[in-house]
Amino acid sequence: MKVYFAASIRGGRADISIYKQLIAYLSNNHEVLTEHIGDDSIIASGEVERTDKAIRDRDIQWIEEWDVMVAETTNPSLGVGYELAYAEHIGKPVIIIHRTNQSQLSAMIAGTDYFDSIYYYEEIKDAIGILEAQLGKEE
Ligand code: 6IA
Repeated sequence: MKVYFAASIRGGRADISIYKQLIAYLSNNHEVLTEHIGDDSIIASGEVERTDKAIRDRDIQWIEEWDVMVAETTNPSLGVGYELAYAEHIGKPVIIIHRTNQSQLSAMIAGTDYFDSIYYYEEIKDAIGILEAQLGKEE
């Protein structure tokens, strides 16, 4: 399955170690389109070789092509919010995972009927269990 993993970049990189563990799990079982989100070299100060338009257009093209979006929403991110709204707009399946003990999910996401697969977790192992149950183990 082609999984588009969405998580904060310019919204803040405090959770990068969590993204890395989630991406590592997903990559073992699926094709992950946005592994760069767990890349230490993408820092909040900027990616020099790509324009913002190129980043946006490439990501939208990937969203059009992928099977399912997994969004980690604990660290609020305008980009992730935009991607979620885009997924809703084109009717792509979305799984949202959010750490309960860190922040409250935006009412604009939690209150959207389309997002009916929102899962709250505390430990990374719980998040992985959720993904395993939702996506299955094999490609
Ligand atoms: O607003 P944010 O930057 O937190 O938005 C993060 C979301 O937008 C992620 O789920 C990505 O899919 C997408 N996104 C934002 N920036 C990039 C990017 N490089 N490369 C790929 N996807 C991106 C930009 C790096 C930046 C620090 C210049």
